[in-house]
Amino acid sequence: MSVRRRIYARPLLATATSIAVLTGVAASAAPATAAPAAVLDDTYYQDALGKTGAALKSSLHTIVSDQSTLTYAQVWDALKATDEDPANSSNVILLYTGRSQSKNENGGSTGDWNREHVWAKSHGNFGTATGPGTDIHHLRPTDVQVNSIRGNKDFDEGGSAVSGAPGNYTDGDSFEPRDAVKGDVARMILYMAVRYEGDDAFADLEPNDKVSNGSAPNIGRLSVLKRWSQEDPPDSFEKKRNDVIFERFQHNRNPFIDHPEWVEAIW
Ligand SMILES: [Ca+2]
Ligand SMILES: [Ca+2]
Ligand SMILES: [Ca+2]
Repeated sequence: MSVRRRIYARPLLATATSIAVLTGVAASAAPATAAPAAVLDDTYYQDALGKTGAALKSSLHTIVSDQSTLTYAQVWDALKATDEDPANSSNVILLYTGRSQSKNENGGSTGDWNREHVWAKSHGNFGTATGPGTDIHHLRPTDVQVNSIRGNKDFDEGGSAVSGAPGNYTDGDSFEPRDAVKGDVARMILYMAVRYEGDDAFADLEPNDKVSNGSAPNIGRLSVLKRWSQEDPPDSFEKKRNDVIFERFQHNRNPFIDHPEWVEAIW
């Protein structure tokens, strides 16, 4: 991929081109290059800087709500880009197992990978209509069977080892992902809470400190997610994923990958 593709309409805010101009990097250079944090602060996050608590959350909601959207069918190809194995461009990395698997082995059969809603879509009943159910900031390739085991459980620590997914644990009411993606899971959940505030056709999604939330528009446990975010800070894979979503697909960012300290600033 030597040329950045423009697949979907682009909003006006902090385009890759404007960042390229600010940084002196040619817009036709390598795809999905990370914009320096200082540049994002001066452009994309300008209105959020210096805020905390509800004011910060409100500002971030406005910023990240300026986005392009995908259909559920388009999510397949998007995940092949966002979750590409850095060591093998034919493969994606699966979230819970960490397995590198052919992009083409997607579907619903045993051993395939499919589209996991990290914010379980029954929590708020948003389904797979364009909206939260197709927001690739929280959609990840997962093993079909592991996805089924996670189901719509809340996140918490404890339980028995998950078959075929080393480092993951589950019991009757919660799921614990492997250490390497604990922070990723936390930041995806908290992005959803900021992005979806009930001012569109969908429920106001919010974390709480419970498990067994069922179909309520909540996911727990917040205290555990906050700890996971600190224990597993953003790595290069997670940051690149955020850049690819911003530059090629939705044109919005997960603020908690760029500014992990904003987790504590809001919650
Ligand atoms: Ca539990
Ligand atoms: Ca991680
Ligand atoms: Ca919310």
